[in-house]
Amino acid sequence: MMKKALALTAALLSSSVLADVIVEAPYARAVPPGQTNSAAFMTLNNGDKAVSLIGGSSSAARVVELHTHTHKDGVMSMRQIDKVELPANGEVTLEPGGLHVMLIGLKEQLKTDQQIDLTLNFSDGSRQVLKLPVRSVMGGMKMSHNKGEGHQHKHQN
Ligand SMILES: [Cu+2]
Repeated sequence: MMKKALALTAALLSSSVLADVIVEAPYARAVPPGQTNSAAFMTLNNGDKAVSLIGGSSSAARVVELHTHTHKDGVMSMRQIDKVELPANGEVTLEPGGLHVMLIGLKEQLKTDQQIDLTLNFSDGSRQVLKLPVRSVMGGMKMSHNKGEGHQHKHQN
């Protein structure tokens, strides 16, 4: 267990690892100006004790919620969930169109190549503080990306 924790030290700002959860490839979705919500995605690799992800916080957003997507009558919608259960030795992936960490009330626009912090809270009382790169994610939002538009100087807020 210590070995895993030490291997991740470089990727974490700080951690007090009770749950033996390895967070792989976390990232947040870049958003266009004016968009107030975003989402974070990652793969959670659990150790030999079942635990749940029960929430989180970030200095980049007012509220952090756990969400999933549901299909109902051909309509895809998001809804909040209490927790993401991580079975012992299980792997759960949070990805676009599925489970995600919702970042609500962004304090500033999330731009590609920026980094944000995200603290994950687990059911055993442990936390992990992550630093997430912001990436553009296709789907759900504007798909067009016109290189011909040139560089315009816009207000950031
Ligand atoms: Cu959501």
